[in-house]
Amino acid sequence: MNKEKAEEKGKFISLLLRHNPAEFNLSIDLHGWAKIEDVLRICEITTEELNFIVENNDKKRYEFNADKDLIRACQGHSIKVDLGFTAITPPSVLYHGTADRFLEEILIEGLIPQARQYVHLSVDIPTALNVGARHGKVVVLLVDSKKMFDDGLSFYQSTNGVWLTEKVPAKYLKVL
Ligand code: HQG
Repeated sequence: MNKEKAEEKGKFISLLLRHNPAEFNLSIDLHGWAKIEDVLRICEITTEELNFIVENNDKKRYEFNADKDLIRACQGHSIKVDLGFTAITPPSVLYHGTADRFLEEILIEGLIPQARQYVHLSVDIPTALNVGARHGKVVVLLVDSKKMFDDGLSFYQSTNGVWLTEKVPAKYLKVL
């Protein structure tokens, strides 16, 4: 499988596992797992091709269970799933990249998850710049995660390293 096809199929798998399994009659359990055989059938790919997509995915978006008969996305869902995250202590600061047109609203109501289950936060500025640039002219916000944590707000980290939280009230944000 070439890189282009792997990317194209990878995007489709993201849609399937995170956003719209119902449209393709894919069953997903409460923890986000789908049967590999179902995903292979719907995506019209082989086991080897799926392994290639999972291993070479730029953000390591997907994971297999230990028995390797199930697959799920590590984060980023808009459908409601319980990925079994445990709340952990975050780094003292985190970053969020967004588009400048969202800034005014964000500085009033804070960061909210929009279509996804969580607000996604990045560990460094380059990552935040990439995330934000997907939406337009990028702006990076500094998140005072230490203060949030001290104030009792919870943080989780997905298996592929993205920091997640339910919301970030505006008082913890600073425009860089
Ligand atoms: C913005 C990608 C107005 C928020 C990335 C963002 C990430 C507000 C957009 C992952 C707002 C939602 C997630 C408010 C937040 N008013 N706009 N109050 N609060 N927003 O795509 O963080 O490639 O759902 O700033 O790498 O951009 O999918 O979130 O701009 O990890 O694996 O609303 O998606 O990963 O956009 O990206 P998104 P995101 P994948």
